[in-house]
Amino acid sequence: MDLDAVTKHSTLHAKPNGLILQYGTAGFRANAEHLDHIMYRMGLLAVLRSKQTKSTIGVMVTASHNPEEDNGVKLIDPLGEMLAPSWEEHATCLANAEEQDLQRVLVGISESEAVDLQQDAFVVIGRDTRPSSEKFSQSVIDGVTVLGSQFHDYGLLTTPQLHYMVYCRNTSGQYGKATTEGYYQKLSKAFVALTKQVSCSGDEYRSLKVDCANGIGALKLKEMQHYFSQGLSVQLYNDGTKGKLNHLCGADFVKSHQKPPEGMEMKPNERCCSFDGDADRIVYYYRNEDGQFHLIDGDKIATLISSFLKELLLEIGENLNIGVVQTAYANGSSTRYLEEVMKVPVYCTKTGVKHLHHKAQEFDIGVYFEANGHGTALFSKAVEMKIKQLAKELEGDKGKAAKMLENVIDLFNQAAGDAISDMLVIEAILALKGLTVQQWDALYMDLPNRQLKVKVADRRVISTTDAERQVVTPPGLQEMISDLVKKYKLSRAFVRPSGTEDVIRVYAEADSQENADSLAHEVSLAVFQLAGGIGERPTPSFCG
Ligand code: NG1
Ligand code: ZN
Repeated sequence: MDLDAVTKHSTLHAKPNGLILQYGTAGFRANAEHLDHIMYRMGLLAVLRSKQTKSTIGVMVTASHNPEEDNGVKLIDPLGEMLAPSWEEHATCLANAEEQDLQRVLVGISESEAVDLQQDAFVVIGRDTRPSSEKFSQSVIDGVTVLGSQFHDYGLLTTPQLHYMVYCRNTSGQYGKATTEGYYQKLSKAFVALTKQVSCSGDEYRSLKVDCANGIGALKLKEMQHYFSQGLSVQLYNDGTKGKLNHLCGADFVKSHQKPPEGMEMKPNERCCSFDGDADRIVYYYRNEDGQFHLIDGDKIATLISSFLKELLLEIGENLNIGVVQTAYANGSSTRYLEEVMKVPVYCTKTGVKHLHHKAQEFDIGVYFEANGHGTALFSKAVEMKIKQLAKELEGDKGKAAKMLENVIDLFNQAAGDAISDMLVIEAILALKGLTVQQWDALYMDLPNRQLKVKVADRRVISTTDAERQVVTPPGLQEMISDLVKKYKLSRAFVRPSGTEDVIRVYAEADSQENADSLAHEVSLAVFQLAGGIGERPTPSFCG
């Protein structure tokens, strides 16, 4: 390691004095002004991680659904997964080291992780469409090359595409070809094979309106659409030619405001969906004849997918274990429906896809979704091999079901939640089952809910347990929340520090919107009071 060169280049990516940032739920995120040193240093760290794992490591420059002025970066581990927790700590240490300590911290990480510095390294880089992203990916490359390592810059990619590339490269191409072309071909081939079997010819399933959040999803869908146009035609809205990234549009806006994005023309009962800024989340929605807006979030997507998979397994007579993984944000009605009606075991993990992803890997088939629309389905290697075998051997209806399952496995991104892949899975399932968007929505009724944010001086004063459903500190807060919850019917509430914003998040659900709103407001006041709220006290108008 040429440490002098590291220091010399570091002066070109100077750390603002006193700035402390943490590797959070999805890497580093902040206003782009504060991030150049982080990018350079994550280039350095990716090289060390690559040497240690003897694998290709990914670096994605994006701040997902955050405003355009923000940016962020995260590292992708060898199997396309999120960075291992011990390396998240190294990332935080390296990011916060003052210039004079940089060499010492780098050497410290190499020693504690027994990194063989002679080992070759390879890093792949992707970025979203933010104005600051191109320059930042150059800063990452500076960090990679100063350590003498090789890299490939994919340029503009969706986050899940980079996860896919990393996975392909570390499995000798067995998962697919590590190019955008390879990604488009793999997914489209599976989608077209699935939808060819659709017996009803209704045009209803042939078209879909997609709000791309003025982000990278628009560019990639435009490139991809002719590959699957036999099965589906997509109309793109908020494609980045006019509006600002994530501004009044995108999956996060639609989910949190529970209303349609700007710029979308919705006719009654038309199926529409929204991606987020880096295309790793998707939510669906429609308006009924009365103009009422209906949101179909990640929970209902998980329900549709798991019921379809369960039916296929029944058809081929295989008793494989399916599990659904959610977080505390899952609507109570979805959990009840999955457990009581579908008889599928449901598990709850902490927020953050890495937690859901790891839990889902414990099953033969693990379906995981955050309520906000980030998720996928994972199939164990043994299951994948078995289904491939059955697809060859079985005949008649059983053979048809096995082939469908084989294509479904190929259609899901096994490395990360992926809006494009999920969209194609959902479209295929709706067409194959002959379900309209209203019929899908009617599987169960969501409980009215409300999410709020409270600003506090230090969000770390709140710690939680039981997959974030119970507060441990500050003392007395959980008791207050429990007492408030008792005042309402079908109610539930919890609070947790955000991993991507400097706020405490509050969630409440109850039997009516009014009650969910007032419970959320009361819990916000309790947080403000006991956890050191700053700024304006939460008022009831806070809701909505
Ligand atoms: P935080 O800020 O930790 O709540 C948010 C989302 C997560 C996840 C990350 C990464 C909610 C309530 N939280 O995390 O689910 O998607 O961003 O993007 O939606
Ligand atoms: Zn995202």
